Amino acid sequence: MTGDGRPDMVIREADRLYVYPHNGSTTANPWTSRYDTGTVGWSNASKLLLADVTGDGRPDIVSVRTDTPDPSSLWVYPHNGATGTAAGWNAPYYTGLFGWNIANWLALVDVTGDGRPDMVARLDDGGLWMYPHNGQTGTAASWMDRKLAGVTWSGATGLLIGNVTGRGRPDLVVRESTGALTVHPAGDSTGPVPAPFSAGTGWNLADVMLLANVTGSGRPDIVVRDASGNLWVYPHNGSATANPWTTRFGAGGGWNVATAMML
Ligand SMILES: [Ca+2]
Ligand SMILES: [Ca+2]
Repeated sequence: MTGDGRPDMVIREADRLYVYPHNGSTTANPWTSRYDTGTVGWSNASKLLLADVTGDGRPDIVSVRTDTPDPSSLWVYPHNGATGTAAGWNAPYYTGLFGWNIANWLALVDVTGDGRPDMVARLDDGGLWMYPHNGQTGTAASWMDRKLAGVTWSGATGLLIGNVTGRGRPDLVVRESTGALTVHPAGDSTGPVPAPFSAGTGWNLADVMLLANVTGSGRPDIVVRDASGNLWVYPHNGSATANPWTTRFGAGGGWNVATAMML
């Protein structure tokens, strides 16, 4: 976000967006101070996502807006290219796509392997769909058509997607209502799909779960906000066949001011 290659925490509080620059720590709270990105109107978003959509290497915001031109419109807010506390998003474009209120979960991750983030959506019937990035840069970047990616996820109370097993593929992490977490490795063209494996229980403590490479190990860590507003980082321990998130460290309290959190 601020240009140093480490994931900064971006939160929505009321109508504004705040950035907590990563302070470099990999064993204690990495997000200890913040700045206001200076724009308003963010409470119009029903969903907010962070990924480099435009292809310049800087993370853009994708918003499902409830106000204009349709109550489920997909907008992209390109990163302004600035570094440090001048980094922000202030010149959005409308993708021309609407109807995104049929999705109860959205993620942006490169599924197709072209380096561009594809939209993955779970619809209300539990079906998982993938909308490939069209490969364009700048304000032509978008997601035009879709492919069915799976139909068994209606019971999940949480979904995360990322390169958990280190094969460079978008593995799916599913939380069931029991609090059990399971990693479902993604398929690829090189051989059989690895078997799913448990990533422990007790994950119902989370009212927000994020997946991001916080500690710089190259594997995605889980970040959890609990019901008290405390934030926890579970560093990836390197395992590709058993629970990779077995220990944690605290990342401060008071995070329940956030109505959206992005990494
Ligand atoms: Ca960008
Ligand atoms: Ca892609």
